[in-house]
Amino acid sequence: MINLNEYGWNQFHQENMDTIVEELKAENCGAGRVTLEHKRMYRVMTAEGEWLSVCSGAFQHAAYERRDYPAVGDWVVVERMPGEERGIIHAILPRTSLFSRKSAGSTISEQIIAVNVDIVFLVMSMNDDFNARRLERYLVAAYDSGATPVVVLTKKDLTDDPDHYLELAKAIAFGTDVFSVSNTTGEGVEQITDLLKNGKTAALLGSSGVGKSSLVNSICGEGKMAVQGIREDDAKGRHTTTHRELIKIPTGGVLIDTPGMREFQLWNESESLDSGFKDIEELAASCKFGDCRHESEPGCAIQQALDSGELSRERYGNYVKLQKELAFLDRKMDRQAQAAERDKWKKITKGMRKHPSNKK
Ligand SMILES: Nc1nc2c(ncn2[C@@H]2O[C@H](COP(=O)(O)OP(=O)(O)OP(=O)(O)O)[C@@H](O)[C@H]2O)c(=O)[nH]1
Ligand SMILES: [Mg+2]
Ligand SMILES: [Zn+2]
Repeated sequence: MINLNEYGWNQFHQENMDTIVEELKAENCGAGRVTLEHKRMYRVMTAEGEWLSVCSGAFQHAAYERRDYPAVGDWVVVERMPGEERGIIHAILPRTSLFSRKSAGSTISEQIIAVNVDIVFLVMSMNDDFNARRLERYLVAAYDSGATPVVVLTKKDLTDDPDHYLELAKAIAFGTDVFSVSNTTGEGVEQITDLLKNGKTAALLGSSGVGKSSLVNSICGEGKMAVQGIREDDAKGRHTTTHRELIKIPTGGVLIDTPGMREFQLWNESESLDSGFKDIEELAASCKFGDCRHESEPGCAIQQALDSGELSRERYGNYVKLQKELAFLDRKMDRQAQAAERDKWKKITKGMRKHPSNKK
């Protein structure tokens, strides 16, 4: 028997399972977690082993959009086909978190990045891949996904100045934890492993080539995931990992490795993050006054939505908090930029004073 607690099973999922089994009268069913997805076929880890599974006809009939189908990390109600290592999925248990992206106006092209994740590791390497703006975008998305973001900076062994990257990341990430690791020397890996104890699930997100699969290997032992061959000439990746995959780690907890995201793929203007605050921005756009502060102005769509309960006060509170933090960050970056500019000018003017031709 496999202990599903090690795969993240808990009281919350158990209660949902009990309810759904009762509703569906799904008597010969057990719970399982999707570890791999391949063209509408799923590997599902159950207490009795890993079964290759498909969705039942009734399930497919009721499914309408991408998120109605299972994704890696989902807990599903699965029935074993008699005498086989195969299963039929009858339902998805309610998700605790969802991180997805989707093309504007389309429900079909939604891509689910991670579900039922406690922690999102936002992975960047300490070289040319490091991009403050991208980190900020990742963070905004992660904050609203229901999972806790943690920044992981890789390839510490390749930089002379890890503090430079650490400070930058910390400035952008406000209160979020920032860790640095080297998959080559193993430095810092233990701190990451510690976060996963007690059956936590974490997903690794970041550009191709930053070392996500290497980190899985550092944690689980070499050879678990294929990683890129060494190439010294460019920092850009080539998409070694092609599938999302859920991996149980020996010391407890679960990791979801994902294919690297192409730069700005998530964030270019034709796309918006489904899990962002788009609803609030849309509401704000229909306020009577363009510069509405959503406090006591007449015709304020936000206040109306809050009063009617269409928009929860808590969610709006989170939005306001994030806006404040971003504004703070802008000012801070501005100050840093100004300080750098001042330094530059100081040096230049100093140099000018030193220059013999400027001596009176
Ligand atoms: N020096 C050094 N190299 C690293 C480190 N981590 C990863 N690498 C190398 O970086 C390359 C890419 O690593 P992968 O683990 O395949 O990257 P990935 O993020 O999984 O990439 P995709 O699967 O394409 O998204 C490999 O050649 C690794 O050996 C590190 O901490 N230090
Ligand atoms: Mg990989
Ligand atoms: Zn308003």
